[in-house]
Amino acid sequence: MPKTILSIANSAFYDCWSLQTLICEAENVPGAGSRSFENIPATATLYVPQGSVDTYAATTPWSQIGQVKPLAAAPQPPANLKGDVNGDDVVDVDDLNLVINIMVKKASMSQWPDADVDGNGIVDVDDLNHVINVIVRKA
Ligand SMILES: [Ca+2]
Ligand SMILES: [Ca+2]
Repeated sequence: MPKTILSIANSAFYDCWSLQTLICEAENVPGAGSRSFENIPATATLYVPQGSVDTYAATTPWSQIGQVKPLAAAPQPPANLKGDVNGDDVVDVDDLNLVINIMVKKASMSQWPDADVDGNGIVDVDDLNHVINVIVRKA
């Protein structure tokens, strides 16, 4: 949830059994319906700006969330997404095309170092397969 969020829908997270991590960057606690966090796992953790931890923990219904921790403790997404050759944070057919272009020498590996997905120094069919697998798994 972004900094600018003012409120969330009444049952936004109602019955989200597998919800584990909630990140809210808003310093002022957004309005939320009383049932917003009903039936989420007790292990769910809400990450909010450092100075707002106590406020969230004391404000219903946010206080229903098992744990409230500062943003700094939030799990970071992997800095380098494997197979994201062009660095746009998604692995898709554009990345696949880049790997192919490097394999057929239409593009250079020095320009796209992440095309060497398995890091063995060459861009070949193994790297191609890896990118395909990431895309297929996502689909
Ligand atoms: Ca990409
Ligand atoms: Ca490789």
